[in-house]
Amino acid sequence: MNEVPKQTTKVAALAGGVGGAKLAHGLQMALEPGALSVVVNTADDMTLWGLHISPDVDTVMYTLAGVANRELGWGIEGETWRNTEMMARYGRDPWFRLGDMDLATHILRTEMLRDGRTLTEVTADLAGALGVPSLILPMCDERVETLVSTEAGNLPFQEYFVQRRHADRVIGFTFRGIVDSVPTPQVLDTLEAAEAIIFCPSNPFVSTGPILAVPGMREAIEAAPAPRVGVSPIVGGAALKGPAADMLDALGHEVSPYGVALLYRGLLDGFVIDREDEAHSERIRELGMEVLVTGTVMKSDEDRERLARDVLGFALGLKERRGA
Ligand code: FO1
Repeated sequence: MNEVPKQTTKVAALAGGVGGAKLAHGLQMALEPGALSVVVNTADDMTLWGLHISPDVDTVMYTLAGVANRELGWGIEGETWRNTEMMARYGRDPWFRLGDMDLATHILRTEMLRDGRTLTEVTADLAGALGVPSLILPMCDERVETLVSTEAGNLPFQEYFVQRRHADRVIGFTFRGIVDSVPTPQVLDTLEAAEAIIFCPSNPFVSTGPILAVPGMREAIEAAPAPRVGVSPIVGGAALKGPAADMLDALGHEVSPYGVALLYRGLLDGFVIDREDEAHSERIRELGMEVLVTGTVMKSDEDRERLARDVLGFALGLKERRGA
């Protein structure tokens, strides 16, 4: 793929965890250094052992830095777990494991935040040190916390997701603190300057959901001149990773790319679906979106870059539709 020239197009991508990070990585490979900004969900941040953990920011950061643990889908490649073992010796339940190298990220983030720096500044500092050639932008600098309403009660996101292995049937979500949050100036600038806005294949409820729920974010995306394109996180009736399919089902939505497209109705100009789901194309077009059918499953770096190029080509082809 090296012979294909890199694009200088400015791109803003909205992302949550693993699926979002993979496409962001593809976009980074396809674009000139500095052309990509990734707006990342921070509503599954948590405090553990007194440290500020930002799981989605870190998944994106490690992936774009080329140090992600591909086996686990989170954390750092070649990680060791001595700290977790010691926590267990102290009798603490290490249900949320912080690797020894990963711990350095959380210690420094917590220290810099305590020194009065914003999450945006801290993230730029950490990502810069890891050599990430893209901007990683937390959706806001205020603390927002996803609570998942289930039959077992309102669960903090990581308790629902990791501790209870997303086994509880979901009734709804609350983003605690969201009403007091605002998109950062960096996010607003990025959206305004973007030539394409890409909604990565992330969970529409707990990844892109909180990003869009930041007051003013949806309006900023709607006001942006760039074409807006989403990539389905559902392929063939299942989520590639995580509980997106179960959540769609539990909340009464169709478990298909159409079900996801319906959630983004009015916001997206185009939607990218897998070849396996081609039969849904016409119904999605009826929602007022153009449709691109291509291979969306990203198993290798080549898959990531090829999908990114397909998505970019599709988005730029929609420019006229947006009058951009
Ligand atoms: N996911 C797990 O399934 N188990 C863990 O112990 C775990 C620890 C962890 C530590 C740091 C980090 O940045 C992420 C971590 N994750 C873990 C992943 C993470 O909780 C989820 O993948 C995302 O929040 C979902 O987007």
